[in-house]
Amino acid sequence: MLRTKFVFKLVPIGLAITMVLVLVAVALSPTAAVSPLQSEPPSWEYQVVRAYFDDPAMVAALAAWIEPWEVNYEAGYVVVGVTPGDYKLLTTLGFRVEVDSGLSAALNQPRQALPGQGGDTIPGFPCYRTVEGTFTALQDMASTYPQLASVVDIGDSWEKTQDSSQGYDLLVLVLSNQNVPGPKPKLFISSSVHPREYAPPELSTRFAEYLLQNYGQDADVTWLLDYNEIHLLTFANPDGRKQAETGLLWRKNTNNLFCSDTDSRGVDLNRNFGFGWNCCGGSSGNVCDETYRGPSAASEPETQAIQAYMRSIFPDQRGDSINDPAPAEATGIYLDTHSFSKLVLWPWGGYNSPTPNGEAIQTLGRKFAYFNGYTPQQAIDLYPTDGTTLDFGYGDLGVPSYTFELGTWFFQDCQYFEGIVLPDNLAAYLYAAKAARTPYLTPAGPDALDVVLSSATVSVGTPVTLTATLDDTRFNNSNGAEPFENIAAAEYYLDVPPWITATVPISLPMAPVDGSFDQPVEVAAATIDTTGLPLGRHILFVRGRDAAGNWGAVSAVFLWIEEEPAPALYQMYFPWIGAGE
Ligand code: 0X9
Ligand code: ZN
Repeated sequence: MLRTKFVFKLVPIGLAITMVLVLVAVALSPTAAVSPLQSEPPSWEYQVVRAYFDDPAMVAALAAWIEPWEVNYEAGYVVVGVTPGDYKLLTTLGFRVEVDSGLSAALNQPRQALPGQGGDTIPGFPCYRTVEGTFTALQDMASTYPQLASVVDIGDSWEKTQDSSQGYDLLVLVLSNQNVPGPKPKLFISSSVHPREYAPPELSTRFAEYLLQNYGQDADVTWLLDYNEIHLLTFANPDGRKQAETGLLWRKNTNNLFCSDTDSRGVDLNRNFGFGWNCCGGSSGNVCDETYRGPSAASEPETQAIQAYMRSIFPDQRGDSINDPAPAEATGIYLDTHSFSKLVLWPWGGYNSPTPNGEAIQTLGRKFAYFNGYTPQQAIDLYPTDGTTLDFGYGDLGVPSYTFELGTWFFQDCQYFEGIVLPDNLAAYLYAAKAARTPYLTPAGPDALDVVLSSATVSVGTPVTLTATLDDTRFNNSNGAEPFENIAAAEYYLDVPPWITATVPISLPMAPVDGSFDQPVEVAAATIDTTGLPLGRHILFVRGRDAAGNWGAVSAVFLWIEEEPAPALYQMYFPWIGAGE
């Protein structure tokens, strides 16, 4: 599936041909993802359909009232979930609609727990912890690692605002070494704004567990928790998530003022945010619609809590005009993780123009997409939206903000989640944590990879060789080509990283192993004199600079210094025999 600007521009020319080709391909392919297709009106309450369009403008019009689950501009169709009323409307609007009866039937199956499955995971999906299971995990992390993790209550879900014995708290897990003073750069990740998207909150919880379990073992994880802060809102919409855990395709919050007493009630929180709310035809004013924006900007308690929290952790780094850029040195990153379609999206979602920091935002987006292999693009190129989290993060605060659309389905199966979604996106999250100090600058620079020592442990006075690869090319170029340069310099720091200003950090040079820095990928090395180093664990921070002057993200390695071995007795009496025999 392709969802790119490039394809978008080709659509008017190629649509007729591609539609025919795709229809033939679908008909012939035994492995076609959607099967069998029928042209009959649906018989179930809620159906999954392919709606074929002949003008891309039809997608924008559609997205104002229903959320396209999948958009294939090349083949000219969207996949959407519809009620019988929606189905009729789609045909009236000129879409040719085909029911995916297989997927529709699967969605209407009652959920069953697997044999032996515990109650703290979603029935049939043992890899996804429920709201309660996740909250227990967050509290466990805070009590096991009190110096590194704490849970902060940032507000109440809609149900809790109505009745304090119902609903949930909105809990943020904050990860950082409290013994290292700040201020520190912040990475904020929210998930489950849309409850039917199962993978995102579990990904965040596993990310937290990975960080805590590897603190003190892995040098990168260690400095990330020492010098940065990671804030994880696993459930932005826990009320809705409880509905989705039963198998319902719940998207909005559960606010019963809107479309009362139905499963279509509530407000789409990802259309309710206060920046550009209702600006751009990317949301609905009909209370029962999937993309209902709410009665006013930030009307919902969940939105208010998230906005207030973001404003408390991030400084406002952008002026009030839509054309004001954040400064190049601005700090912090916001990720709002969703499912599905394998995309990395950045603002604007409501405006066609790039943001005033558009180039740097795109660079970081293409870097993220290098790790997870997703298609990087500006959000509006998928379809227009307004009042979204990412337009708020950037528009209100100047923080580079992204929506990751994880994986291939809302109820992603556990094998795909654990085998693919998790490793690919953990790598992207780790990079986000590294880049959070200067997100508009660092991603253009080279990554420091394979940082190794000739020996991880040496006795004091023994020289040790540090080697690293500097790579300026790591971008996903599936939607455009990100520029790269030759490597121009590499350096390392011993124990005091380059960003510390209280003590003077000392830059130590690394030399090109092949004699000159004249390639975009270079191996560099340095010999470290360990004379006089205190015994115990040290950390070496490595980074590279490219020919355009961009310093890339730091990678680190531990060096252990131990006592010089006491000379053997015979050496004291027969020193001419030599040491170490
Ligand atoms: O429609 C949404 O809110 C997001 N997709 S989802 O399937 N998770 O619901 C996409 C928001 C990104 N913005 C734009 N596409 N403009
Ligand atoms: Zn979503």
